[in-house]
Amino acid sequence: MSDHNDLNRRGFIGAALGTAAGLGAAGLAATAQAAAPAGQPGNGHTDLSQPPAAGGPPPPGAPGSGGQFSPIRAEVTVRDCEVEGKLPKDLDGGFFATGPDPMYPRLPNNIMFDGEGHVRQFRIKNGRVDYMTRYAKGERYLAQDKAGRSLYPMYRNPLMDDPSVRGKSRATGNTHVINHKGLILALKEDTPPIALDLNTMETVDPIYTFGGQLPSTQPFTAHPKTDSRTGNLLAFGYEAEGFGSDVVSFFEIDKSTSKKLWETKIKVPYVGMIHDYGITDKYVMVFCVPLTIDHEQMKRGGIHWSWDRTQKTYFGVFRRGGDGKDLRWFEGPTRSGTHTMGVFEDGNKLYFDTEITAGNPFPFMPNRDGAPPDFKGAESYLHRISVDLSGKGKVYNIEKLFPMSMPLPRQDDRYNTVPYRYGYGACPDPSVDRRVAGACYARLDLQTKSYKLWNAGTKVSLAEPVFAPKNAKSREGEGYLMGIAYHLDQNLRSDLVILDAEHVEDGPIATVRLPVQASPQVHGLWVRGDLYPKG
Ligand code: V55
Ligand code: FE
Repeated sequence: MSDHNDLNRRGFIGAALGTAAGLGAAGLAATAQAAAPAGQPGNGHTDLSQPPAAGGPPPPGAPGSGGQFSPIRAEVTVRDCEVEGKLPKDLDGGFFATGPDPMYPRLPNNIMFDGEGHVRQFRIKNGRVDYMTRYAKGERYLAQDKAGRSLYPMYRNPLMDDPSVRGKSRATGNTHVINHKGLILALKEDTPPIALDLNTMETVDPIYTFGGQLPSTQPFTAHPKTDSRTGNLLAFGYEAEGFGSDVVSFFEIDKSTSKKLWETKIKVPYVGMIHDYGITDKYVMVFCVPLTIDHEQMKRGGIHWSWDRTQKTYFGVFRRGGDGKDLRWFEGPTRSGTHTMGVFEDGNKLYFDTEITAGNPFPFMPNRDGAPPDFKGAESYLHRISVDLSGKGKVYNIEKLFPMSMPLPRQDDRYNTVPYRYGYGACPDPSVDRRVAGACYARLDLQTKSYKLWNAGTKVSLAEPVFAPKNAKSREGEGYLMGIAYHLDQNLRSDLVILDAEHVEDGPIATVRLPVQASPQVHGLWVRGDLYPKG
């Protein structure tokens, strides 16, 4: 067994989240937060069947982890949840999230990014909160449910699929959720969305193709954007012309008719994970990082990716609405960047704010050169990448923005395609030694380069927060910041904490106490009440 396998089996979550608080964290379902002290549980060197150290990671759905770290499996409904504090009267909508919750135990060398998508909703209305979770029931879920066993044993490796499922959709919907036309679309970047009814959360379409406009094999990013002016849906898919292809397709879909308004394709310098992107009124921006496809590893039964530290990064820019022929690449050093916080254009200048790691962002994914996991290199910090299209430069500029590690930055999603001022995220307190720092929610001010923190202490792990505007007309940042706190000292029993987004330092104004561990979360979404289908 390689170091990688060993790590994955025994402690990857702790490793990824706890020690490194890197993107592993991110993907992981849960968080960015404090590091575990060396030699303690949660630091990647101990058995995950032990409780994590204070400030350690939340381990929902962790592979090979017994007891409290087991998958949820149960589809849960809790009506009229217990609330501490005062639920804001004007808060009307749903906080949704998804994450991998494997139906059957994972192979020891599989990773936590694999597993059937388990979608949850906190429906908040009239001062009351109902909690509900349902699996996203794509063809993969249904086939396994029928067979009574795992038929997809390895993360994004179709060579390993059971022969009985050839040709079926591999969609899990385990990474992110969006709202489109009164549906919840559960997303995984290698497949089309799985569509769920927004109210009942039952799956209504296992392969959502926008009325047949996208091929049923279309990869669809987990990080589409909402056009800030029109509300249209902007998305892309990599490996767009079949498994391992170097083509990325970009498209725009009308928010109300679902009509495809634009599509273009580009070729990338190498086939790698393109997890997120940026789009403004005029431009599309993509960041190519060397977590690249590894055919040899897949033939040996491994995952889709390995980290190739010999490759540079490439920042690509082309005109939105065009044919992609104007595509320009700007080079930079070996880095990774997985999540975009926000982007904007200013004349010929383009700005792309993203979290950046110096090395492999996911320590549980192999390094191509066989190097052991690099936890320091997996720590993620917010940077601004910029280019000036009026020059002839072939290199992008990059500048660090904030001192705290934050693998899952968010913004007020109404600002996806226009200039923005505020960012949000979970992070360890940057003013305290990482080994004892509490888990915080932060509100970042990009204009003053300052931030406000609420420190939740060392006994909780905080999942990625979402921003909920008070109403459709609120100014940027006027509203609530909410997220899941997994209690490390209560078998991960979880709370939903709701903060005033303009005063996060005051702490929660309301806490929704679940009687159980919340389902795993990679990414979450706020859906305003007025966007729910009537009736
Ligand atoms: C991420 C998560 C994924 C994935 C690829 O957080 C990237 C990043 C939950 O699955 O497949
Ligand atoms: Fe993501």
